[in-house]
Amino acid sequence: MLAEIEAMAARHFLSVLGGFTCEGEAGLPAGTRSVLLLGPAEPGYWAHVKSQPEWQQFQTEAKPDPVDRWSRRVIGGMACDLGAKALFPFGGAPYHPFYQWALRTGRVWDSPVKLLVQAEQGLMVSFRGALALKQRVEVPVGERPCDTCARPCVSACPVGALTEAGYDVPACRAFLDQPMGADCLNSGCAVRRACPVSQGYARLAEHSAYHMRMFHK
Ligand code: B12
Repeated sequence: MLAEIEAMAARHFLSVLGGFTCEGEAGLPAGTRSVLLLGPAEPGYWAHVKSQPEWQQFQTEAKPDPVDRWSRRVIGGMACDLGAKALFPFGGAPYHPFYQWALRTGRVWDSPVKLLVQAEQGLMVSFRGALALKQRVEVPVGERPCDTCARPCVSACPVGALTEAGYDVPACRAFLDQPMGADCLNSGCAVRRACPVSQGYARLAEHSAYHMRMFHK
């Protein structure tokens, strides 16, 4: 079943970033036996999203949150076809605990700076949604890359806002307001870019710039 879901996801330039199995767990739809986390699959993802009706409506009518609306339609459609339920990381508090779910997959770990790090996408990992399935679907686990890494992430933030000591959100936001912050705003968070695993993943600066602007609105 995993191969079938991966093929379905790939048609939308999404990939299964990890998954976990469970039984009768609170906070999940009744009968859920596994949860698969879905996120962008580059190359191709960002160009594909920009070709979709939600992005066109964002351009022509300034309709907000095009990537979230696209995620709802596409992952919602996948869930319907699979007899599953779609769950999303956005939509306001209380949020589904994607961070905690990610840690349970064995393919996503907490990095030295606490941001999540994924086997193939490194610190550039992000989630567009999850599928709660009635079937038990096992996703292979991986090895935490940080254990054998020189950890450039810990000193990459130009203002020390995201380090092993934690994440100083006001300091991050204040830096993004200054001319010096343009590089993070236009190319993505310097900490996330410093990760050697991220560097092997074809995420586009333009994609990061979109999310940095949403974060910094
Ligand atoms: C609220 C939120 C934030 C808040 C608060 C973070 C904080 N620690 O104060 C703010 C707005 C600051 C934020 C920022 C970012 N976030 Co955020 N955030 C969330 C969100 C929507 C909800 C988390 C939550 O409150 N859960 C409920 C509580 C009870 O559960 P929890 O597991 O304890 O939640 C904690 C973690 O999620 C953590 N956290 C959330 N974001 C971040 C970012 C950083 C840098 C760190 C260290 C921790 C952290 O803080 C939460 C509260 O303690 C999640 C999605 C989700 N549904 O989980 C994304 C999420 C965790 N964030 C994510 C991302 C990508 C970011 C950004 C990097 C966005 C970007 N620009 O690309 C930025 C960081 C800025 C930067 N330097 O680039 C990703 C994680 C990717 C990763 N590699 O770890 C998630 C999973 C969203 C997604 N769709 O993929 N975020």
